[in-house]
Amino acid sequence: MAGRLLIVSNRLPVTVAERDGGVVVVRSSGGLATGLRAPHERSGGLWLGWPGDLTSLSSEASSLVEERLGELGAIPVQLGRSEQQVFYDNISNSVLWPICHDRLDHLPLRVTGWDVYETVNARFADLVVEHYEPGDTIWVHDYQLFRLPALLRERLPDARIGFFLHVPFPNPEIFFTLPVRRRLVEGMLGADLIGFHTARYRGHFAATLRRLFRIERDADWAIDWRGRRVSIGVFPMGVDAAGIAERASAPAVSAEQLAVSTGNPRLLLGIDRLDYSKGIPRRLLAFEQLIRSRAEWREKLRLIQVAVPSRGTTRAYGKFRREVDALVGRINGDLGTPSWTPVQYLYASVPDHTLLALYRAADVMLVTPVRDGMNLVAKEFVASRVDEDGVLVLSEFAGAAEELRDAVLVNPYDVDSVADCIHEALVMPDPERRRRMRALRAQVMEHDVHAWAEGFLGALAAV
Ligand code: GDG
Repeated sequence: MAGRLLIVSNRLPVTVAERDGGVVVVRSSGGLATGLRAPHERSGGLWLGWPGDLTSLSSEASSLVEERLGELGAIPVQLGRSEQQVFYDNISNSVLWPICHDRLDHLPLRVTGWDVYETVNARFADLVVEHYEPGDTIWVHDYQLFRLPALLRERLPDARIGFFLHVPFPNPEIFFTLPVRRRLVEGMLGADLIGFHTARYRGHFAATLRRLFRIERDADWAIDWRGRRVSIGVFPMGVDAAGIAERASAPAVSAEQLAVSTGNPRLLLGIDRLDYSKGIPRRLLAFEQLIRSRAEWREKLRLIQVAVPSRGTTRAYGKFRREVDALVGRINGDLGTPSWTPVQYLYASVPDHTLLALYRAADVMLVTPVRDGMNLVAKEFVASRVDEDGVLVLSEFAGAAEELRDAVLVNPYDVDSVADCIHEALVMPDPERRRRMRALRAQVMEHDVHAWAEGFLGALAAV
């Protein structure tokens, strides 16, 4: 890649926080930020996105934040509160997210706000155009910005533009329920390269193109679109596997791991954003079924479920939280004893070292989403297991299942069978457990996030 890399995502990979009366801007350590840091810094590039709600900051604090963002190569998109609410809560979280996760039952009865979705995408386009220099490569991320590639193409006909979708692309039967289905796909087709996590999502997209425009892709998975070629690729995202393995081996993490596991019953672990796509209620029911059906696990097994607060301003998430709270309370109330709390439920984000200690302490990691684009937690668990031990129970509806064939694959809708599979995972003979974990580790270490970023950018440079 010759020029700079301009990355565009809904959120900037930073958190602005007030501390000791002042403000600080902290770089976030999320998967995308880690994976793109090297190509971003190497190219002296920019990252454009929303920095979070800064409307309550004084003008002095705001200029400090801008200065600090500038040092990090981050360009903030300014969005008003109501604009943000319609664009982010009402359309992105309440319509596009459920559609991409096959949840038509979560759609509001009436949807308004597509005009604001368009306006906000256009605002992103203005900012990109303002900073673009010939030779730059633009990489747009995710469903909040479906319209952006086409809006950029109108104004920068010769720019090299890539688009990557982090969530599933649904089956056309589901996608077609969107009144703006055509405009969204036209938006994506402004890119030169469109990337998905799995071959299945790419297949859904190709079927959608066929039905909307009667276009067939060629043998190289490219189409001719308004005088340009658009390539459609599969790029399964990975994690910073070597970095995670190194941090998971730190003495402080080992000490914390011991504190979690010593003297306690065996440990099942779930770590998710509190989102209805992650399969938490059925996972809890499977755990309950296991305890009820196999008395040997009473007081001998516990589940730590970390549910990270997410999208608190979107209505469906408040309701979902109350459902999960009630289910955890019911299960603990029914099964618990004075010396045993079956489910330890944390509604919180835990620090990185605690996350790693939990991964290392778990006997069995439960990743059982009902639908998930990829799921990086599954891969982080594997990367952290430098002891080559532990079992991953993984939903076949997570994108990660297409690669992690040595996990115990389950259908999360089949609660009884998930319960049986957890039991099998707990009693799995030592050699098989280690054989599976070694195979998983080889996969995760080789196909890491750096290979993912290079793979996508290499393909974009070649089109
Ligand atoms: C979307 C797609 C796709 C979670 N809890 C804590 C914490 N985390 C970190 C994990 C992991 C990340 O958050 C979650 O990533 P996932 O991939 O599991 O899920 P989504 O947030 O839904 O991400 C997904 C992804 O985009 C990438 O394309 O895989 O399918 O839905 O990195 O470690 N980190 C810390 N404390 C926590 O409590 N420190």
